[in-house]
Amino acid sequence: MTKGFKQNVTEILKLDYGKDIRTAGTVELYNAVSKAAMAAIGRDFNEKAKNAEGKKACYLSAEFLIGRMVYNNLLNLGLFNQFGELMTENGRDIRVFEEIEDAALGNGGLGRLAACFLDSGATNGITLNGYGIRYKYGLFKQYFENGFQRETADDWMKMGDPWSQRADADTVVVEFKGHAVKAVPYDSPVIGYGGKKINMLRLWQAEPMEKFHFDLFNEQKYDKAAGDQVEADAICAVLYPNDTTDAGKKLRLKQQYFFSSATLQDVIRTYKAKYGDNFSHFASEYAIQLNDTHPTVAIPEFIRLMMEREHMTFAKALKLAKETFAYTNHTIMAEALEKWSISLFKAVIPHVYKYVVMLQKALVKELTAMGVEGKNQEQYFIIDGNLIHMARMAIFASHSTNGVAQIHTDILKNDALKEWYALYPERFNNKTNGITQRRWLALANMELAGFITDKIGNGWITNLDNLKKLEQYKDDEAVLRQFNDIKKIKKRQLSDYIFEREGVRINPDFIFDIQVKRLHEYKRQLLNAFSILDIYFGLKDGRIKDFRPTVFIFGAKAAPGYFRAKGIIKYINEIAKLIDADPEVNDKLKVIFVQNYNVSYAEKLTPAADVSEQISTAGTEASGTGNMKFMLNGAVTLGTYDGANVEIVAEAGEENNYIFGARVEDIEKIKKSYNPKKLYKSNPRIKKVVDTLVDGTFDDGETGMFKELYTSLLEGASWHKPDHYYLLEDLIPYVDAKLRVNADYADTLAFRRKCFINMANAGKFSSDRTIRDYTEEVWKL
Ligand code: 26Q
Repeated sequence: MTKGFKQNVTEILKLDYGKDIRTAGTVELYNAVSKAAMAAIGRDFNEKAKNAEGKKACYLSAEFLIGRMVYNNLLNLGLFNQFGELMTENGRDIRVFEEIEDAALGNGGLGRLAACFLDSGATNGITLNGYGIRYKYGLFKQYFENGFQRETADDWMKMGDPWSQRADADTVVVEFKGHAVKAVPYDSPVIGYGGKKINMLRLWQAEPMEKFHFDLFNEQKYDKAAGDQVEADAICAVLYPNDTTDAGKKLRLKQQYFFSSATLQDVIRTYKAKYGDNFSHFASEYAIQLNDTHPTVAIPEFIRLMMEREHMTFAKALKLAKETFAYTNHTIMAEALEKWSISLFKAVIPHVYKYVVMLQKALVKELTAMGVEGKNQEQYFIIDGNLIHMARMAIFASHSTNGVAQIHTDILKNDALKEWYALYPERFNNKTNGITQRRWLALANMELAGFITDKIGNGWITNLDNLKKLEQYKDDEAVLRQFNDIKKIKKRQLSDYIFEREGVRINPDFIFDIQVKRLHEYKRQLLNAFSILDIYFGLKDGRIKDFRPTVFIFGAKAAPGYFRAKGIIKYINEIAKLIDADPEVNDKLKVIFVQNYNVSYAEKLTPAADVSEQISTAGTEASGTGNMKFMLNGAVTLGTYDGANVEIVAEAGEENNYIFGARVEDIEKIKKSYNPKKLYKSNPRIKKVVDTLVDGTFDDGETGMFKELYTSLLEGASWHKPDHYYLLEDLIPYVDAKLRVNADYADTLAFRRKCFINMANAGKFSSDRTIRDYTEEVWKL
């Protein structure tokens, strides 16, 4: 099937555009290459994926942060080399498609995890299909204007969407209060490495029942005539750019219900085509994984469909739901646990509300039977006052609740969800996150991939534990030198890339210290900023003498309405400006905040890092997955004991990483009496850096952003205590750790040895392992 790939591309180009490889434009070439690959896959891949033998796992997610599809698909189809030949034979660069937009249908970790899972499912021969929303606009694009974040729309389909296939025949109708829309599936193949297994990602698009009401048009009601189109378009118009919650947004609930209902109707229809009205095989045919609470409305919807359309009793429908659904929790932060007001819920999907009430009643009955009575029941209420608690619903009406790293699961069990753990201990389990080594090593770092394959063969591509075999070389100087040379190449490449995109020159001989992730107070980019300023002042006043030149690289998007996060971006950009303009230090210190950090940018940044910054307040980052990407590409972690950092260090050795700061237990202890103002007043170094927020060192353009950050640290706000993420508590130990990294870097080989050992021990963090764990312990495929 792959024999004629090159010829097919050439023929399609000729037919569709009348061009050859040499003369084709990027988009023409892109469409031709994608089309030829799609032809090799076959138009019926979605039918095969839907009707695969055995139990099928459905991954319901409001987000799939796929990134650029073309290279990954070519790699997994085994067509990458043919593609490369075709380009070089015709004098073209294989990087032509770097102009093609990312499919950024996700915010961050949760969405990227879904994408890695799909890759691992297909590669491991598991039937794992993804279901979500075909947003017209993905996560906004970011640029800086005078150091401030600005947003523009992400029109990711403007060059076409050659990797999807519309499946009109599978259209379903989704009902809302007062109107209904069609849900039309767009299916993309999810190609397992080697091309043996092909799953699908089915993204639903909302369309009006009737495109245009001619009756209204004839009555001259022109706006009403097109009104259905407008209403339908709104549902899939844009991904919500918030990665905590967007409390009480009607359209967000509409989106959630839209894709949850469409998916269930689709799955049930496929089931009935096989088994008719007998639902006794349903739970052995399907496992449905809820990616956070975003698709949890699928639970009452499932019960509704079973009762109204299949005439099942409530008790049977609930039992089936429990057998079929499983829920993944991605955060313990209280403000991020989704709740919908009853009035809003009823305003959007009144026909579903009564099934929520039934769930609440069933819960109370079960609580009573289990001996939980009176006031003690309230902490479990799905309907609590005027709010519907989606996480509680998900735990109650499913058989599995999992956290995404061991420490996170432990916190769920012992703290955040302890009352539920007491009730249903057997439902709780951990599934430590992972990343796909196909995208994050084989594609993103071909030089390192080649080096590894040269040493231990290419088995690591589908079995990342093989990396352990590299440990035999950890004291081999020649090997470490080769490894060091590759890091140098990746740093030089990144430096060129940053120059092209940002117009800023970075010396590739500097230490590359990188923090890339969404901008959040709990992730503590502001702590990183403070530490840089403290080092800056230390260099200036002679307190710090020996210092290896370092560039601190940031990449992060702030939710457009998150004032503080935007203030932190501006602050870091101001620091960058100050340092650049200071000839006393600018030969050893540099700061850059890159614009529009996304999956494709991550593919450039990750391989070039010497130091991976993972500095969230202990107990706040559920797992993190960026930390794993850096480890796999041979960086040391400078981080706190939080999320998957704990497991990374357990695998690679504390001596090969830089752990600092308060641990969960420490924070528990100091919580009550924590007094950041005392730290500020008693330590002149802390005072000096914090004061830069208000003493005129920097200009926030009269937005009041910096003053507000200052106040949040020292006075707090109506909704939180001062410095609620313990920046001042951790600042000095953090700088100490940074300086230890810096000192250790002087011995190049000793430092690379640490990096090397990290890479060699990254096997556990393959999403192949995670997916196998879900398959065996949750989905029972
Ligand atoms: C909810 C309601 C309304 C609008 C938006 C949202 C929303 C959207 C996205 C809430 C949360 C998210 C995303 C959360 C997320 O990415 N969490 C991260 O998940 C990763 C994968 O498990 C973890 O590694 C990270 O630690 C966690 O922060």
